[in-house]
Amino acid sequence: MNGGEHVAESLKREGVQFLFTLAGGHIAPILVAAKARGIRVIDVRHEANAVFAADAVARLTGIPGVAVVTAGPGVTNTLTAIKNAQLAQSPLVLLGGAAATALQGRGALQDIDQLALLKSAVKWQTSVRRVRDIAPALQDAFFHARSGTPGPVFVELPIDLLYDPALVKQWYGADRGGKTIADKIVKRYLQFHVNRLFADADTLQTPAPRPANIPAPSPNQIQRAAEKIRRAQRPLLLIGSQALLDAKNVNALADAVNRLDMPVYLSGMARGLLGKNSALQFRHKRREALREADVVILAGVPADFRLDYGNHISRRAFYISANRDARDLTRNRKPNLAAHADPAQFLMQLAAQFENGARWTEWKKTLRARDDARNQEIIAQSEQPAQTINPLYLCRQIENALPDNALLVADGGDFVATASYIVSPRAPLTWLDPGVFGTLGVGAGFALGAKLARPDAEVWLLYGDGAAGFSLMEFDTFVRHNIPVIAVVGNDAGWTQIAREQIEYLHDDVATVLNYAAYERAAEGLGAKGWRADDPELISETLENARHAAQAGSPVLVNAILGKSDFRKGSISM
Ligand SMILES: Cc1ncc(C[n+]2csc(CCOP(=O)(O)OP(=O)(O)O)c2C)c(N)n1
Ligand SMILES: [Mg+2]
Repeated sequence: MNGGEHVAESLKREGVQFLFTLAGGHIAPILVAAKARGIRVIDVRHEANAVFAADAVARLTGIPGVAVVTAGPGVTNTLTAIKNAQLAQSPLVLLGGAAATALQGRGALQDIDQLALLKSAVKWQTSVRRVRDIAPALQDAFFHARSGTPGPVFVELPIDLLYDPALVKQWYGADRGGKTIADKIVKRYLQFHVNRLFADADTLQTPAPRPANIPAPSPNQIQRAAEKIRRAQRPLLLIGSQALLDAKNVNALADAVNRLDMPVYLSGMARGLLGKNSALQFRHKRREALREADVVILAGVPADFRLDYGNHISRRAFYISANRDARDLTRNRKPNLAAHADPAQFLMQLAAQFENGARWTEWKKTLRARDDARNQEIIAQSEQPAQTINPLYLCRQIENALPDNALLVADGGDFVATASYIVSPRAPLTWLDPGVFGTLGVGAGFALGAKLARPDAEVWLLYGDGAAGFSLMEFDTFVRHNIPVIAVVGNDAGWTQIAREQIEYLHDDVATVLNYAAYERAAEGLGAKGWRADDPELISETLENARHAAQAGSPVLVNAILGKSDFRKGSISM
């Protein structure tokens, strides 16, 4: 086996099904060997999208996603997506090519200090120096990606480790003769170097995956939390992405939350955990609820800017936090009870302390009344007559069109924020957004990974028109690899989320204006189906057409021409 084959064997062993990549000579042996072992190799048009796709696979399956990119610019192009995965605590493995071991630092093609570059963006990294170290390095990589606070890891694989030994010896000239003493010394050094590279390579076995290290709550913490909750009048549970890391156990988690019977707000990857309509789930007026709650549980939710650095939680409340990340656990606000533990395990063990039954009914009624009132406001706003499509109206039409097997990807500013208020994810793990890094451009990569990980899902990609520009080219990948996703561009001809405040505070819209571009024709040019939707009367029909086209196997883009909206201020101006 060559080094590429060792890599592929390890990936198989770890349960990897997809390899996302953009070609390069440095990594070719990995791609060929992976394909030969039945791993589906998906080649994209920008390395960032390979990482976004791997991230989506990780979030949806719990198995680290894998991207392999070539040395130098291939690696540097992944940086934003890797950082995004780190802040989203998504376990993924980035494999990067590198210059030959003996040539590093000597001006070889695409040779830079990649480890220095990635250091602050990954939780663990290594550069492999011998073929025999490939399998242990990958075993470590997968272990670290999944353990503790999950995140991206980087494994650098120099080119001379990956190709056949005979070829590598030729490159080094270690099989060539030389006349002078200097020639002989160099030759001996190179022979020594090559022998070291390949030492013991043939006898190696691929090790079994190492079980991840996941912090668990103590029985004492569970008891104390249960006591507080039993005595609570107005408890509130916030569940965030980190509670959904164990993708195989999401239904057990949903059962536990139902058993607790406490009012719940879901964020990030936790959206959809309780299905489309749950009597426990509330979507609006979270801040008011937090102000009034007497026991607050943050399960996998950091007290960061989204909770005004913890200030949204009443000072009088008993504050419980369960988090795998020791820093997030106490960040900004020290919990009254801090469980350094997997939040899903925490909730499941907590729920086991409670009988099924209806609790806190008055408190829930209060919250429900507010939630309903806000929903009515949104509906009223969405029905204001307009020449162009009102974004709220479009989101309501999307909500109506979504089947039970829908999986949503959100990439954009105001349009997707609006969608997140109106569209209900149908089931656990059917909502993907970038997470706390707020990266525009995750869309196509996420949709790609999602459709591969969940072939039976109808994958909907909700794009702002600005956001769409980052990854529209991946419609080519969708077409080549038969990935029939449905994209809807909320086209308001601008970077609206930025424009709103820029205009208010600085009175100038410079750099925030786009065209009502024909994104549907760009998608068509790449071989997908496209629709332009500018008539509110026809939008639901267009969405149905899009669904049919996707069911027939084609990727689709609906370019919905919107009026300008100012959703957050509660008014719509066209
Ligand atoms: C990579 C990246 N660049 C810039 C931003 C800053 N940003 C946040 S929202 C936004 C506007 C998004 O525009 P669009 O996708 O069209 O959505 P809209 O707000 O118009 O609905 C921008 C530029 C960002 N979050 N990420
Ligand atoms: Mg826009």
